[in-house]
Amino acid sequence: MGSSEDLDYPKKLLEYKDGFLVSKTMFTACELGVFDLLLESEVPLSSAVIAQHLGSSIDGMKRLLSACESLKLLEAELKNEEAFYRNTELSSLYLTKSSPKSLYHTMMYYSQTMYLCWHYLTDAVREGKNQYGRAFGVPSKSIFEALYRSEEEMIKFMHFMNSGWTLCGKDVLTLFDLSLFPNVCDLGGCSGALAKECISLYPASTVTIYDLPKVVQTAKKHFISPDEDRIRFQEGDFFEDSVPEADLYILARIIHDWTEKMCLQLLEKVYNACKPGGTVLLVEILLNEDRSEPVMSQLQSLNMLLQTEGKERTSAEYSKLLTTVGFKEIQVKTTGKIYDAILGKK
Ligand code: SAM
Ligand code: ASE
Repeated sequence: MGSSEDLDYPKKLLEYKDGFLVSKTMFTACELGVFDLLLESEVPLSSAVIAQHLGSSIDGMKRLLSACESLKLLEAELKNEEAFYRNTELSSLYLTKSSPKSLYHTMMYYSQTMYLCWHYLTDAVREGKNQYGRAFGVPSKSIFEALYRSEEEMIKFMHFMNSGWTLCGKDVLTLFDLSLFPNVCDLGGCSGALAKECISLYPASTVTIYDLPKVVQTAKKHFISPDEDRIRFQEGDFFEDSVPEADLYILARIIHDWTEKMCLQLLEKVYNACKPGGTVLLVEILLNEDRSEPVMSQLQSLNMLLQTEGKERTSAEYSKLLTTVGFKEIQVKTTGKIYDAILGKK
C-alpha cells in the first residue's frame, strides 16, 4: 500500500472506477441471450449472425462481444479476419439460463433492480435508509411491500433468491449434522431452494416453508412440484403470527433484513416455539470481527442499507442476538464460500 508505483499511477482506483462498466457488460450479454445462443449453437458464430438472432445492431453487438472476449467471458477465433465467438467453460456453466449452476437470475436482479438502487447510494448514506421511493416510486414503509411491488418483481426476487443457493446451498446445510432434526421449518423460506437441498441431503427430514401468503402461493405455483412431498407450506407473517412447531428452525438471509429490535422480537418468538433441545440455524454472510473484510460482505451491507432495514453482521453480533433471547451452545462454522452458519440450542 502507498508504494510510489501506486501513487504515480493509481491502477487500483482506475479498476474500481470501471467496476460497474464490467458488471454491466456481463449483465447485458446475459440479458440479450448471448451465452444461451452460443450454448445452443454447435459452431462458433460471427457478430453479424449473433446480432441477427438476438435482434440487435451489428455494430453494438460487435463491441459487446469483443468486450466480453477481453473479459474472458467469450473466446474468439479468426477466420478470414472475421471473429467467430464461443462461450468459455465458465460462461456456459454459470451465465446460461438452463445450466443447473446458472447465476442468470442473480445477474438479472443485479442489473435490473440493484443497479437502480445503487444509483441512490449517496442519498442512502446521507439519510441512513432504503431508497425504494427514489428508485421505484413506491413507499419505503414496508420493505417486502416495496420488494414485491408487483407480482413480476416478486417472481424475479424469488428466482434471484433461488439462484444464490446453487453455489453454496449444500455447503451451508452440511456444516452441521442436520439429520438429527426430522421436522424442519424454513422461516422466510421463499422459493424453496434450501428446502429442496435439505430434503435431498436428509432423507428422513420434512421441511415446512413458512412465508408471506403471496410468496407461498407463488412458490407452490412456480417453484415446488407437488411430488416433492417432504416440502410443506405455511402462510403467515413471522412478526404477527405464531410459527409452526419444529425441531430445527432455519433462518437464511432473514436476520440481515431487520433492525436489532425486530431481530430480537423474531428470535424470541422462535425461542419460545422451541422445545428443550430445539435448534436454530442462522445462515448469513459474515463480516470479520474487525469489520475490515471481506470486501464482498462490506458491499452487501451497503446493499442492505439500500434495500432493507438491516445490515451484515459479525459472528459475535449474531451470537449475541441468539444468547440475548436465551439460546445456548452457540457454534459458528464457515464454508469458505459466500454464506456461513451459526447454530444455537434451547
Ligand atoms: N430464506 C430465503 C433464502 O435465503 O433464499 C429467502 C430470504 S429473503 C431475503 C427473505 C424472505 O423472508 C422472503 O421470502 C420474504 O418473503 C420473507 N419474509 C419477509 N417478511 C416476512 C414476514 N413478516 N413473515 C414471513 N416471511 C417474511
Ligand atoms: C435480502 C437479500 C438481498 C433482501 C434484499 C436483497 C440481496 C439482494 N437484495 O435479504 C442478496 C444479495 N446477495 C448476494 C450474495 O447476491
